[in-house]
Amino acid sequence: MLVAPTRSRDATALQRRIRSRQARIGIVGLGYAGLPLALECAKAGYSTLGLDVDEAKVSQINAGTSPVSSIEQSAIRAAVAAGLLQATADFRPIDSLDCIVVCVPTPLTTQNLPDTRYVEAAMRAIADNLAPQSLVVLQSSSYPGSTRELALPALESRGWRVGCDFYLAYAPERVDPGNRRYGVRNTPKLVGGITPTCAKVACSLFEQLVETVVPVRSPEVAELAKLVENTFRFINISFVNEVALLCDRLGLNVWEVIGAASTKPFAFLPHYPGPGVGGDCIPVMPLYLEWCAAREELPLKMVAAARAVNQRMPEFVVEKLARLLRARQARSLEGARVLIVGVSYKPDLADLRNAPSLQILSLLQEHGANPSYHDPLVPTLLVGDAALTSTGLDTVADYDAVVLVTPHRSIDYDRLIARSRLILDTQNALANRGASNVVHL
Ligand code: SAJ
Repeated sequence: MLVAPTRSRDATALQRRIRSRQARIGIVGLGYAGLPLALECAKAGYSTLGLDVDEAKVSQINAGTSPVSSIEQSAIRAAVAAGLLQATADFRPIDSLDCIVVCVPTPLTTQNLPDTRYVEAAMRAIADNLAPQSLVVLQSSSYPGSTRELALPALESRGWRVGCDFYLAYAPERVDPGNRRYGVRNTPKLVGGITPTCAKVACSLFEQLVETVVPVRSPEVAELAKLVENTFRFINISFVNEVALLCDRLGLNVWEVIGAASTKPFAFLPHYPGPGVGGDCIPVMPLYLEWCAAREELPLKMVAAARAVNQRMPEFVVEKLARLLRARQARSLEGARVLIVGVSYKPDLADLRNAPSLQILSLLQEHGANPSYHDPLVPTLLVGDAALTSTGLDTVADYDAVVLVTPHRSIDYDRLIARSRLILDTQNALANRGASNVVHL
């Protein structure tokens, strides 16, 4: 058991410990948002303790391997070898920490409502072990009021006062998995404290970790800003998906239309149609926003409409494929051999969270087709109860059609085009190659 250091008696002393790197930092939840933050803390010279209920993930990190596909093993190995990163499934050592950042999942329930059980469990575990004069930051994306409603009561349950005996803030993650340009350090960090002192302490932590800290008036401002960012993206994607449906009717190339609109140097931010919207943020957080508005008896119409459009895209892909098979091969989907290329929810990641490819595979099976898939990063997957294994591209000529769902950079597209009878390109990844057997969405 780590011995709790003697505690300073005020926020200034805690800020001093933070600035001098004496502070010990805990990251609760070592996923695609928590692990990059833990690595950033270690890189900044902090003794960092990763806490996760998943023992396998804890063992992987302590062994210097990466449990998250978008995070390099070398970064973890270096931090562990330097003695700056350690992982544990035991939450008792929280009593030896100065700062704890909670990065646990905030999914949806089966009724598509906010599921905050992991945040609540984390806050209970922290409350049970927290030492006085510690900083707790909620980072998980959630609805406005989550910090005040879910974290504060748990932490005050010991009779402590926020802003005096402990400090509490909200600072949302803005991780874009696989993004090689923006990471934790160079993505501005919103920080909203329950009290001004809480805000000061939280800002002093993130000032050591990121280039730009953006203090906001309250946790609610930061919580809502995060949902607005994601919902903005979700709605804009749905709009161009709807334009793609229209262009299909008009016989126009939606990518050319968006390219043309993008020449406007102001007031237009291009988004692109696709086979559907994956990941566990963009398709999820707009429903947190919708729920929050409904709680105020203000139904948000845009989110529901956007969701209906985005959820329609896998069906549209299958419908378009059926039309192409009829037109070009005079055959129906029934019995057709179809190869899905790229199944993860976005390129160059081995991540199937809400991946539209899974719905496309399932729809193809429902239409009596015989679907297989190829993804160099995803060796096996489940479609309903059926286990599929990634097939090689050497037999691609045997398929009636290929559907390019996720264009990983590692795939040899010249070879794929040369050996495929027909390719439905759902992401315009093969444009301008002049291949007559390639059709865009
Ligand atoms: N997509 C489209 N059209 C677009 C952009 C994306 O169909 O124009 C699809 C993608 O194919 C993918 C899904 O939407 O299936 C989500 O795409 P994403 O790039 O937003 O992927 P995420 O969820 O991994 O990362 C996002 C962050 N991405 C970017 O800002 C580019 C950001 O929105 C959030 O910081 C992050 O989720 C989060 O955790 O909230």
